[in-house]
Amino acid sequence: MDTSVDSSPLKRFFAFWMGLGTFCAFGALSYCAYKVTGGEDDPEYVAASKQRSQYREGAEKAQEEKLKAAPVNLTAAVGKLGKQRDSGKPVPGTKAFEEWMKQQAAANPVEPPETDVPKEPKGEQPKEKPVVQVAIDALPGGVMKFKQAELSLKAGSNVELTFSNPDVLQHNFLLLKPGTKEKVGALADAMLTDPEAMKKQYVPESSDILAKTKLVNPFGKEVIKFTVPDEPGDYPYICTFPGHWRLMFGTLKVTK
Ligand SMILES: [Cu+2]
Repeated sequence: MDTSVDSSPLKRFFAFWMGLGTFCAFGALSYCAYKVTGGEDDPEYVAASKQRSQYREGAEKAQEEKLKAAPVNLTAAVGKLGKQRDSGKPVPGTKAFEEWMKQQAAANPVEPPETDVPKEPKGEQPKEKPVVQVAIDALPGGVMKFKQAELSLKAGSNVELTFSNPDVLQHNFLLLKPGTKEKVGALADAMLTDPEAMKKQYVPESSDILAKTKLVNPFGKEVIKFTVPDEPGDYPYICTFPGHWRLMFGTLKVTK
């Protein structure tokens, strides 16, 4: 490519006028654009600008009026803050706080929560009687008999009775009031027709029954607690499975 300067006068003259023409054309285009868009004299722009400044001035004036109408009472505001700060509560972690906590605790005593632990009764307590362990067994082999035909216990003693059943039949143990064996036995027999007899463990409803076990299954046992009556005498005990009582009975001799 030949980069040397063209020195032809005609060509140089032509290039000069081309350049000048381009410059003038740009200038004319810029002027036209300025005129078409309205430039600084755009009435819409001017109106919007005026509106904005008016609004700002109005808002400022309103704020000023408001402040004039209700001046802030600085003294009262500071006083309020001071009250909040000085509520009388000492700062936690200080000795004063500990003292204050003690005072609060003394002023508002908290009831201890109720527990299941029974409260110790006040006053003198009669000494608990020792519990007498008593064993009573059914005889095995389906003979429907108690192994112990007779027992002897002191009146008023506390008893823990273990009734064991090594038999193939179900049995129970009922302690009765003196002279009520036949009466309760008849009630037991009557339970044969009671559809709920099983549910009742073959124990008839009677006030003559002083102590009782459930119907104990073969090879089972049950422990019951009761107090021996205060009245000395012969207290019968029977099994109330229907029919058993005629053979399966014994006598508790209550002594003084
Ligand atoms: Cu029985």
